[in-house]
Amino acid sequence: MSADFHSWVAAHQARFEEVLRGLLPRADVAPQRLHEAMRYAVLDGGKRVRPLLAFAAGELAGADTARVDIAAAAVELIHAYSLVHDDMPCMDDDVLRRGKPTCHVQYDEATALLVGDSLQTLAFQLLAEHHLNDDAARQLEMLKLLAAASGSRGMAGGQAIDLASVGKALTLPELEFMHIHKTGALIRAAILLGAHCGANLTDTQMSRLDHFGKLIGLAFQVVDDVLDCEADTATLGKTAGKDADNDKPTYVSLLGIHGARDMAQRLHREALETLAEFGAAAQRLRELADFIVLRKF
Ligand code: GRG
Repeated sequence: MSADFHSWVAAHQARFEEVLRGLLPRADVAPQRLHEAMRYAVLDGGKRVRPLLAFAAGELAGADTARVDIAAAAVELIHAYSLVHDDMPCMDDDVLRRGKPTCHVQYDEATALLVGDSLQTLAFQLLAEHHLNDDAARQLEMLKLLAAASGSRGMAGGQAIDLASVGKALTLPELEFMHIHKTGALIRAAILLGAHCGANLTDTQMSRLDHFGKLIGLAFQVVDDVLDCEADTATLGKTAGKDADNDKPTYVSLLGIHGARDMAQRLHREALETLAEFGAAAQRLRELADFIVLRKF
């Protein structure tokens, strides 16, 4: 990964942090505690992988950055809500997220529940309120896309399968089905929403991007499983070793650490192949794919 890529990432992360700061309700506006907790859950943490994918796809599609900021914020708010709810005692019951106490530990369970609810609705409010595409029908498609990716046929459905699979032996296709929904759906949506903010991609090109998102979303999860085994809590900013402790089926439990690494490499290679026709315009997406597979946290 080039120095140029690192400065692209840093510049987008810094600008996007300010965008989020401005879009979230102020902590001094009632109900103050809920607003403060929403800001706690979203700001000052996270790699912002999904927004970066949206920016890269937006660049490929010639989109205006200010429009992609809104689409990326909507996706990141859904992601932040999912983490808050996932960490609660009724789900994964974790105390550490993004190097800080989880939302329900810092505040309380009822507040964490409402933080998730409010972040989710704010995401859709942003997509509905801001002008994201000159074609209103396309903008409506964007709302539908995020709703489908987040709901019971997307991320929340994947989470339901995940919760039901604890202590069970899943086959590889079953594990893949779960992760395509739980982790992959939102990653795909981030890429497509970024591209939808532009105007110049054909349906075939959108399908290619979607396929890239599917492969890189799975690769993200395979790497997540490897890191859960190999990295430490301080590096991850969340509790390491949770999957084995919770008797969860993972790519590592199914394939072993080397098999899982090989699978990530294969998905990475296939993901890059789907971008071939885009040439230099897809360079940022390629570099993000490299980052996702090579990341250490
Ligand atoms: C509660 C509806 C609902 C869904 C939860 C995403 C999710 C579904 C649960 C998170 C549990 C988990 C560890 C999933 C594995 C992959 C993943 C999404 C990791 C966290 O995403 P990162 O690494 O986090 O992008 P940061 O903090 O960098 O944003």
